[in-house]
Amino acid sequence: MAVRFDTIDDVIGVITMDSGKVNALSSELIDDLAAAFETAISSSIRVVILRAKPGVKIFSAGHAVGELPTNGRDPLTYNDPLRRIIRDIDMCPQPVIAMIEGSVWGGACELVMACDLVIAADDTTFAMTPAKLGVPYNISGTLNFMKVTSLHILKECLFTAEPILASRFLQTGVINHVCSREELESFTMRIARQIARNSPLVTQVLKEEIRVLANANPLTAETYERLQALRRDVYDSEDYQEGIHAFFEKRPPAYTGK
Ligand code: YXS
Repeated sequence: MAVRFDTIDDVIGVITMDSGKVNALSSELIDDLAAAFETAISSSIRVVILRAKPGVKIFSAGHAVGELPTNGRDPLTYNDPLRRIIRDIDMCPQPVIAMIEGSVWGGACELVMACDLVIAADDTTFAMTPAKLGVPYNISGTLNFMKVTSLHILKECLFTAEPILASRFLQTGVINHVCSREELESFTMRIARQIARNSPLVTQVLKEEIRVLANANPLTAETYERLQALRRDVYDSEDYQEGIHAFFEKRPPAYTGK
């Protein structure tokens, strides 16, 4: 199994990703993550902590690039594994704390930001990479980023695709806390225990209220379809193929805008 589920004092669940050097979000890893969340949801635990193996250099390298379709299909459809696990976290009744060390890439940034709190080690970086890879990120994914960042910060992250230091995200309110790797576990556990001492019923109803209200974004059918058509122009483009080929050929992509 690429994912472990442990419990602490019967009230805190810890989900640990451990899938090779880069924790690429493959359908297999995501299926194991989903199973771990199902176990957490059906248990008596009150808080979930999501982490990678202690000491990792890379928290997750994002969507498994080899699983991005190159046959004209939408790369991020509703049932894409990445989309499913992000909804699982969003719908998980218990608060989920992302305890992050190492670098976070692409769709893994959204996975982390879908959590209710984010606590990162001071050497953590976040790189939102759709523009670098040539992937037309999906509408709900972009909205999820908008819920946790200001538009200027989000546009800088998405348009540059550059790794952003955790301290910058702390300064701009995107994440909750930054601490040293040595303090990360004890700091996160303190917060988890505090949440676990409070009423789980109230915590869960507050989480669901916030989820529903944060998603209350009216969008006409025509607007939705127009955005989908814009995305299709991208994933049908030569640039989309170029992004994936360049990744596997280990060279910078040469985009032409076609
Ligand atoms: O060459 P081998 O076989 O050893 O494999 C290499 C990489 O190809 C592989 N690998 C990945 N495989 C699938 N999906 C990935 N996302 C992925 N990332 C890496 O892991 C082996 C070791 O990688 P290597 O040699 O580059 O290690 P490194 O330590 O020099 O660099 C680590 C990274 C993470 C900085 C580097 O691998 C990297 O930049 N990876 C791509 C990060 C990224 O752009 N992720 C976005 C994926 S697409 C996605 O999440 C969304 C769809 S979107 O782009 O829209 O946000």
